[in-house]
Amino acid sequence: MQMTLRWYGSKHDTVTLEQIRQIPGVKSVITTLYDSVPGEAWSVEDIRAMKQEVEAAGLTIAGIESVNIHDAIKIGSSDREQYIENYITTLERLGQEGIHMVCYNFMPVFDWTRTELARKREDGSTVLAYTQAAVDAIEPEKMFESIAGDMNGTVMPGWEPERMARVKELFELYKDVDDDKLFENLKYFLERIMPTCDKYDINMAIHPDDPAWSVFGLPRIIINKDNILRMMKMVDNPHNGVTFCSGSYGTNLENNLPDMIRSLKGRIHFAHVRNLKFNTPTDFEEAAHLSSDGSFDMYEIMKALYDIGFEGPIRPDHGRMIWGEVAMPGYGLYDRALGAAYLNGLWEAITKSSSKA
Ligand SMILES: [Mn+2]
Repeated sequence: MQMTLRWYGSKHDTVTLEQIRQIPGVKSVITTLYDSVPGEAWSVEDIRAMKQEVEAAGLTIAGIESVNIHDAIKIGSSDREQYIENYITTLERLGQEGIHMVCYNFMPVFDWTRTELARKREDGSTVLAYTQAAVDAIEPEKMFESIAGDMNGTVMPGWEPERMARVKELFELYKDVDDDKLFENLKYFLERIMPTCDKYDINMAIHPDDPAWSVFGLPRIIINKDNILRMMKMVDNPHNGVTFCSGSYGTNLENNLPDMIRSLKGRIHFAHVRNLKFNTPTDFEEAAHLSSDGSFDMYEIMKALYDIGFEGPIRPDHGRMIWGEVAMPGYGLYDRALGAAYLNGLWEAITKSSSKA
């Protein structure tokens, strides 16, 4: 595996490339053109500038998170062709610049959903948290307002204010889209882009829906082993793969994370590894990466990745806000650096003990 950190670009991120460069074992970042609008083709100049900036700091780009999918593609409306063409153009340009992994998601309306961005834990740190009761008590169009005050002045991915202003309209557009329709639209999209992925060796890595169940009655399909294997089979190409995000699949306690990893051998192109602490099955908060701080066995997750021969980029995921840092919730420097160090430690121990066995 290749340890990385997510970076939003110097205009948006409070963390610098120079800081990332000093985290032991981190040689690459996962980044994006954060100002790009879903549906538009990325320009060669912008891709090159992004690459040059990262490389000037002594790092490389291990992949893109994310190239977002326009709603027309997810809904399957008649204007989707143009947006698919633009997506293909972006993939070609990324491939030509030597970038071979693209993370994306296929969630309707809302990207990841949390009900709190700064829940205080016993140790005084603050974390993102989710409670189903809070979602059930709120109108979808009020979701953004309810968490906007805790964003520390940042723009959070998937929660851009321009997008959130259109929530009502988006719900209307998705009203005839159920799980099967969403699968069908995903299949159509993947079949159209696979020739380009084959040509440029681009690994597509779909991010799971977070939380891994339907929110506000919207269809959600990338949520469990059955569905993800259905997706792998419906477009059976190694470039059609997944981002294995333990914190997203793990929101549903029925998902057996190490088992899911083993069933996806050869199709995991990117891994997000983090821990959650469950208070009840529908109330959880993000914990430190360490197994004992949360509900997951992080050793077993890393061991499963090791066992399937995972060689792709991996990153610590959302960190707690600690030591007085003010940053995008989940994306501060300190706790993610601790997470990277811990995951590197687990990996070293697994590698050495396995080679001696
Ligand atoms: Mn994730």
